Amino acid sequence: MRLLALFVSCLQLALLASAVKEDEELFGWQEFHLTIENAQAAAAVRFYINSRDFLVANENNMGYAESVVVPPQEVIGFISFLSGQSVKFEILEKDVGGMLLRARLDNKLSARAFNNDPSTYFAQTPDIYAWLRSIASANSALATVRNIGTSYEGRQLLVLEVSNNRAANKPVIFIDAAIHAREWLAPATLNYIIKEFINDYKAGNAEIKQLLDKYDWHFMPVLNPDGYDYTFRSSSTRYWRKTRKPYGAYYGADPNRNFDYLFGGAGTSNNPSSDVYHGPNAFSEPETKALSVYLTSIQSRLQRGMYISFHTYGQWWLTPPGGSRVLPPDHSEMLRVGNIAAAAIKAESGLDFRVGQPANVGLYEATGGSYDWVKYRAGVKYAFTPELRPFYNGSLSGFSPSASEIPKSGREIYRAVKAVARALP
Ligand code: 0X9
Ligand code: ZN
Repeated sequence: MRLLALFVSCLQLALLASAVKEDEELFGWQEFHLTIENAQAAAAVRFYINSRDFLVANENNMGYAESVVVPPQEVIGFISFLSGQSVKFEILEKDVGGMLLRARLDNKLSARAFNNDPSTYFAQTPDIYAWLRSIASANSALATVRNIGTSYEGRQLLVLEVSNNRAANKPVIFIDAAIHAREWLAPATLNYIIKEFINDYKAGNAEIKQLLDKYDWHFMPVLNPDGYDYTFRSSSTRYWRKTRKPYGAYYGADPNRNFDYLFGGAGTSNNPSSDVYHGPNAFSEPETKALSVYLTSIQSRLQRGMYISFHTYGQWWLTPPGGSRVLPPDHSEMLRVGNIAAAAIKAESGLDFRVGQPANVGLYEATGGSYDWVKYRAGVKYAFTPELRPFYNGSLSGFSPSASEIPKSGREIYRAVKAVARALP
C-alpha cells in the first residue's frame, strides 16, 4: 500500500527530487518514518531533504515526506534537525542496504533450491517470460502466450491465456500484477497461481475443471516490465513504483493513476517528480494503453467474467470505486464477493484481509486506477484490487518479503481467486 496518503490531492506540493545515484547500495542508510503534524514543519523538512541526497520512497498526507532513507553520515544531523522541529520520528531500519542484500541472497538461494522456477523466487521479466512460453509450449492445447503490446523501453507485454475450449467465446477472468514496480510479491503470487492452476487442471481437479469449463483465464504477471526490472538494478532503485518513460528531468508516471476514469483527480499529482504522477494524459503510458486496448478487444467476455489487479502490500481486498468515497449502487454485492475472498484467505492461512472501498477502509481516494476504468468505462461489474500480505505497518520492508512468503501468499490468494470465481453469478 502506498504509505498513507490521505490528502494526496496536495501531493503536487511535494517536490521530493532525489539525486541518489542509481547504483547506490545504501549500506548503513537508515529508514526514518516521520510523523509531521503541521505545514510549517512539513515545509522545513522538505527544504532540508531537498538540499540533500536522501532517498524519499514515499510521501504521506499533504505531501509530507514520510519514509526517508538517510545516508549514515547524515543520520545524526537529521535527528537533531527533526528534534529542533518537534517532528516525531522512528527509525524503522538501521541498514537498508544490508537488509536488501540479505533479501537478495535469500532470493538467490530460493531460485537455486527450486530450479529457477518463477513461482518460487522473485524473477525478472525475461525469466518470467521464458517460463510462460515454456508453460505454453508444454501445454499447447491449454495455454497460449499473447503479446499485447510493447513497453516504453521495448519489452513485450505478455498475457498467458488458458482455455480448454477456445472456440466457445467464453467469459474471461483476467488477472494482472506488477503494475507497480516494487510490489514484488504480486507477480510472484500470480506465477504461483498460474503453476498450480495448470497442474491442478492436468491432475483432473474437479473444481478447476469446472472453472475452466465456465471461464477462459488470462494471466498477465508483469504489466509494468520496465519499472519492475529497474527495481532489480540496485538498492536505490528497489523502491521504484512507476513506469520508466521520461518526463523532463524525471521518469515515469504512476500507471495506476493513468487510466481514463476520473483522470487527474484526487490522489494524483501533476508533478512528474511525484510517485503518483498521473502522466500528461490518460493512457500516456504504452503499458496502460496496451492493456486498455486488449481489454476492450475482449470486453463482452470480460463483462461476463472478472478483472483482478494484484498489488502489495497491506492485506486489503479492495472494491471499486478507488477514485471516490461515494458508495456505488452495487456496493453490497461487491462486499459479498470480497468477503468471500477474505473468508477463503482466513480459512487457508488465518490472515485477516479487510474488504471494501479504499477510502472507507482506512485508505485514500485515488483516481485513474485500472480497476475503476475496467468497471466504470469497460462496464465490467466484478473488478477488484487485492493488496497482498503482509499487514500494513508503514515500513518499506513490506515490499521485500522473503521468497518463503511466495507459496504462502500463493496458496491463500489462489484459494481466494477460486472462491471468488465460484461466487460470481
Ligand atoms: O495507490 C494505489 O494505486 C494502490 N495502492 S498501492 O500501495 N499498491 O499503490 C491502491 C489502488 C486502489 N485504491 C485506490 N484507487 N484508492
Ligand atoms: Zn500498488
